[in-house]
Amino acid sequence: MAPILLNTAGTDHNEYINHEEVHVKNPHLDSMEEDILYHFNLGTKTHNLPAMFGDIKFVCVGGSANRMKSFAQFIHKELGLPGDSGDIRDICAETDRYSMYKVGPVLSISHGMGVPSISIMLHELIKLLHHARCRDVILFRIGTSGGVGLAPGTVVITDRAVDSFFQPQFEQVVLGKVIVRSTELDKGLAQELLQCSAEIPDLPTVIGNTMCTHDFYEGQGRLDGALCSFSTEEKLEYLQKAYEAGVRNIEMESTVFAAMCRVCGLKAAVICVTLLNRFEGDQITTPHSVLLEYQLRPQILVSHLIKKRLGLI
Ligand code: R2B
Ligand code: URA
Repeated sequence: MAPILLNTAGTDHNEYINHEEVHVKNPHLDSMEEDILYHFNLGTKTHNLPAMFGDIKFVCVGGSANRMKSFAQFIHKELGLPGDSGDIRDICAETDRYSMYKVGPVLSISHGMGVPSISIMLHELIKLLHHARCRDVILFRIGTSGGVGLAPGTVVITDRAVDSFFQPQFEQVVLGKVIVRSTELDKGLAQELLQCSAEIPDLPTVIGNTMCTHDFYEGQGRLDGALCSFSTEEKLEYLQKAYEAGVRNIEMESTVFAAMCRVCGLKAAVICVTLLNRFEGDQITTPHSVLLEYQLRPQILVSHLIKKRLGLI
């Protein structure tokens, strides 16, 4: 069956990007008396969402709950906010699906691993921002990835989020039909991040395409999973083709993140550090302490941009 094309590249993307408000694209929501954001344990009747979240301007999402907690503590210090950063509480503490921390105008949320996990989180996050009547919100995904032809520790700002066929699109099956959405991200925001990286010492950064897969092992051409259906030569040939298509890193959430933000008028960027060079291996052998330092790099970059935008530097 031919896929249904929705908002694909070629349409005027300004129609979708740079709106002030957060647009939910669902006519059914208007007729609902109450909206329960189940995985956050929040709701429109049980919580005053505009009072709790109305001042949010920056949302940072990342896979791990611990990492997003340390990001919240880090940004609290960076913004020089009053109080003890150790006291920041998890707004979603009563669920164990996602963690959420609010630090002034910054919201830090974990999304778990893979497209289904981040997609559920994004549905509820975008509705939350809408119910809270937030304006001019920017979303950042800060994460980890496998590098393609880059030294480990390099930060990749995503130019285009592409699928496993190197296409800048996200496909989803809806009511038994394949729906295709564009994954175009905000080019100005990517350039702004690159400029910020140049202002920070020892933060090797590039702009490149990011390939999003639905698996960490075979799906990313790894030879070290429980199953493997291809040879070393076939793996290297695929990675070489990815490199030639402009792919510089591989992760597991960028396409749906880009697609959903675009449809809902949210400016968004993906910033992932590379943990290894996939031309050199599959296993992550770098010492834990070095990995921890690498994982700080996207946080440092996004924090710099936030501080600049808030006029703090
Ligand atoms: C990067 O790292 C995770 C897999 O280890 C996955 O969530 C991703 O995108
Ligand atoms: N995350 C991924 O998805 N792939 C890697 O190789 C490393 C981190």
